[in-house]
Amino acid sequence: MINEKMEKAFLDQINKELYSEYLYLSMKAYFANLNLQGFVNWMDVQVQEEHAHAMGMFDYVIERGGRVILEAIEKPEVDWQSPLEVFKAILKHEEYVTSRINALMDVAEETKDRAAIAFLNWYIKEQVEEEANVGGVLAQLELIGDDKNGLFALDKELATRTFVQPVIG
Ligand code: OFO
Repeated sequence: MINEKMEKAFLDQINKELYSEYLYLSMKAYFANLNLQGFVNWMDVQVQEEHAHAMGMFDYVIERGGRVILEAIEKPEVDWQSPLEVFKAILKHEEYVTSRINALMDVAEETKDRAAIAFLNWYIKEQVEEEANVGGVLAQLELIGDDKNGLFALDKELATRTFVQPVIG
């Protein structure tokens, strides 16, 4: 059975993962209006990944005998200055999420919850990948600068990203 402190920490993180999903959906809408369909696709994969992250924790809390209580999801930002600014915001957000996953691991360690530690190891590794993926696109956008052809070439590349349902835990 999950302890109360651990359960509360997981519920808080489920809310943050759902917020991530919502934020990336808002970014997907931004790119749709710019008619950058590759970026729309990239964000769509990101949205699905965040949903999977939230549901992984949702299922885990229930599996451990806990009770999932959902809270309101914060309103996401709706506007950015450019694709570059979007990716700067994503990286900043992912770094924040990494810090929250680390805090969750701290609670698991403090409460000596070995099952939660094993489960959370997946999320620790996933955050390394998340930051690297976003950082890669951000670096390309920085190189591209104001070059429209470069932006369209990147858009084509981002159109090839596909979602793979992760096996969490
Ligand atoms: Fe769930 O990793 Fe991004 O936020």
